[in-house]
Amino acid sequence: MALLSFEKKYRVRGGTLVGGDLCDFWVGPFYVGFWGLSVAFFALLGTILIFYGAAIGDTWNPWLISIEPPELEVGLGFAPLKEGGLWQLITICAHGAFISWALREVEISRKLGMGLHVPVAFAVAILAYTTLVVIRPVLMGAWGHGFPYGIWSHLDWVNNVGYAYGNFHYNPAHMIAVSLFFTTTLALALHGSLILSAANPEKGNEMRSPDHEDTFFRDFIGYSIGPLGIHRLGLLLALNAVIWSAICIVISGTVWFDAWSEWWFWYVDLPMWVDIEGGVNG
Ligand code: 07D
Ligand code: 07D
Ligand code: U10
Repeated sequence: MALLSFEKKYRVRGGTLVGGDLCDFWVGPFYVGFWGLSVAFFALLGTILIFYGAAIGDTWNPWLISIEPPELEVGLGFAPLKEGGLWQLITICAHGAFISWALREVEISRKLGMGLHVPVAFAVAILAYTTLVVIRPVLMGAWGHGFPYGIWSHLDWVNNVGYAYGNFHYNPAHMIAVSLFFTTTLALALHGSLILSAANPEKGNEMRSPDHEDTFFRDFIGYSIGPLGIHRLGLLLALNAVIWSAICIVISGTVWFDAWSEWWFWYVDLPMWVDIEGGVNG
């Protein structure tokens, strides 16, 4: 990819967290930095380990390749390479690569004098992954509670864990997370369509201003959140969707063990119904 004409102006020294000027360079379009080398190391090693796992497994079908976590009996110990140890090493490599990727974002943000919103947002995605493969397994006492690394097999894991708690749709934090995901796409569709309608008029027509965008929503629903506000809202919705996802899974098997439908009996069990005739408790 050729260097864009304006890019040179922004290829400035500094902003690095580690390594000073040593790794402060670009390869083609990519800024490298210490964390770029660290990404390359962990991503390459992790990928090699997945290929090794596939080679000693029974299929090369990319949909079916799966690196399984250790058996539950292993608890929180180290497992032999072929019995979950690979999964453990790959989990370490994945964390190494994801965290390095976030820190490379930090270095680029610092170079450009920008806020750290992008790395913070990615850190929330990493947190969800860590919740699934480290935090929840540690709380439950076995690495075997992590999900397997395979395209089909990780879907089976979601299915099985979902049904292990009856119907996962009854998990109240899952409901909040799902609603937040839906709201995020609604917000993006509203924002994308509004911007295109104002900024990309038919040939010959004049572009409309942010004032027009504001006015559209004031006319339409009586309120406009504004051009900066919609981006804040989008980020807030998206991060909360993932945070509530992490909450919905980390409470399953640690503080709640039954079917999730049972949880709703707190309502029936409220003291105010106790003496009601014909009621569940009456
Ligand atoms: C579009 C950005 C690009 C990223 C892509 C993913 C790999 C994996 C590795 C064979 C939006 C690249 C994929 C590097 C190849 C090996 C070993 C992001 C975009 C294109 N899932 N999931 C997918 C991951 C979990 C679930 C697809 C990763 C949880 C369901 C892809 C993780 C649960 C469905 C994938 C992860 C879960 C999927 C498309 C990590 C709950 C689908 C992803 C690291 C969160 C869908 C066959 C996508 C599908 C799908 C990757 C975790 C549920 C293979 C890397 C355990 C229900 N997941 N997933 O577009 O078609 O993301 O599956 O946590 O239906 Mg998954
Ligand atoms: C974990 C991904 C992190 C990714 C990272 C980056 C690379 C590099 C390289 C492309 C969190 C990886 C990068 C590898 C790639 C290149 C070059 C994101 C992660 C760090 N559910 N459910 C959720 C819905 C049901 C169940 C979350 C809907 C059933 C379980 C979300 C429905 C049962 C779990 C969600 C539905 C069930 C979930 C997922 C509908 C199954 C989880 C989003 C309409 C029978 C998971 C933290 C997420 C969770 C989760 C949505 C149905 C079970 C809210 C819409 C009833 C067991 N479900 N679900 O978390 O909370 O993303 O994970 O039916 O564990 Mg559910
Ligand atoms: C937004 C926006 C806005 C814009 C925007 C955007 C949000 C207001 C102004 C941005 C949005 C888009 C462009 C839209 C599309 C984006 C998506 C749908 C999101 C999903 C994105 C993808 C699926 C693309 C993913 C591609 C990636 C991550 C690039 C892959 C690159 C690499 C692997 C290189 C990474 C660089 C590193 C590691 C630094 C070091 C680099 C080197 C050392 C280079 C040499 C490499 C090696 C020697 C080996 C490296 C090996 C690795 C990494 C392992 C790989 C393993 C293999 C097996 C190959 O709001 O406006 O507009 O545009």
